[in-house]
Amino acid sequence: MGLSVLVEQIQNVELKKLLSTVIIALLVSGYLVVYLLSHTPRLPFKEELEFQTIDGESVVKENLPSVSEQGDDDILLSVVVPSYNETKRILIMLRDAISYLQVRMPRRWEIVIVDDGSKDGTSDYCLKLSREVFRLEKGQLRVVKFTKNRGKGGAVRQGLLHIRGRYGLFADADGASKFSDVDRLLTSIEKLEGSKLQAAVAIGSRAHMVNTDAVVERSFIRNLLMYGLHTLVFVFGVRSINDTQCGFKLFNRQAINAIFPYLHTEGWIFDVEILMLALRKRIPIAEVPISWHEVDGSKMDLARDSINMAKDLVVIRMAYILHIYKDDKEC
Ligand SMILES: Nc1nc2c(ncn2[C@@H]2O[C@H](COP(=O)(O)OP(=O)(O)OP(=O)(O)O)[C@@H](O)[C@H]2O)c(=O)[nH]1
Ligand SMILES: [Mg+2]
Repeated sequence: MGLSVLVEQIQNVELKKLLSTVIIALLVSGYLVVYLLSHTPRLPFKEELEFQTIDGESVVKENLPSVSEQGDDDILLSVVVPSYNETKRILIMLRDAISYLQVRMPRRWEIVIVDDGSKDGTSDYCLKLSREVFRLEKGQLRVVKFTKNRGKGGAVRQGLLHIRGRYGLFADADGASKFSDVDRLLTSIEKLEGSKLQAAVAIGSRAHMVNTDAVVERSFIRNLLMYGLHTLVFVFGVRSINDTQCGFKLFNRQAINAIFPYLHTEGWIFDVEILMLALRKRIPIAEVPISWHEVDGSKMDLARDSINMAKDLVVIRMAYILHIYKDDKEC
């Protein structure tokens, strides 16, 4: 008698365990589905987008050039700068970039600032700099402005989809990378393109600096989170790239067309999805060592953004495995 009660209790315990596992699995997958659905990006509506040239002249969205059309042969390089409240940092970056561009490829470049809903007047500040400090010609610096903040991935996507040049570089506004290193990226991408001009990507890399002062000087907690994220990227993201996060990446028009219309992620981990898409589409990627230095005023909230990046990374991988995200369906 006692034995049968014991067996019944064990079965009850097993049943309870099974039930709670099923409930947890249902809750997690329900959350995942809701999250994925709300995670699907869209391009900004016309009223969310303001587009200005150096004259401060406002133009509607239809007037933005599209990277899917024939580019402007006169422009070799378009530089996209995702910017969020950057009035304190962007001058140094722009000075470094413009002084290089004016010497290395006179009149064959453009800069596209994507102001991601800044509250500090970043757009007007950049337009003023281009007029009064750099004395640029009309159209050499354009500002695309979102009324609401979307995230760095959303801003880079928007900028690169509307460039006129043959190559599109996105570069952080903090000037942490040395702009002239774009020479190395251009040399590498030209090699990958070959004579058929196939899609190709060249990305700046700080992997060679892992044990140098620039990294060692960062706080313990920051380095710990960075290594944790690297491990997660290795497990869920991409294995063949050492530094996925560097804000200095170059694409040719073919690669932009093959990658950016399919990019889902608007947050910080978008770099990993870009590389995942490039690898899935067998687009060659060159990882090129560049100079880099720490710049104050980071917009990252260490704890919150690290958790979101980890979550987004798992979501992206799961979404591709479950065919919720597709690399042949534009978002
Ligand atoms: N579009 C957009 N860009 C952002 C946002 N936050 C930061 N950025 C831009 O992303 C670039 C890099 O930002 P940082 O704050 O330097 O972050 P990080 O370089 O990834 O990280 P650190 O290593 O801490 O400097 C800059 O050009 C920022 O203006 C945002 O919410 N939206
Ligand atoms: Mg930075």
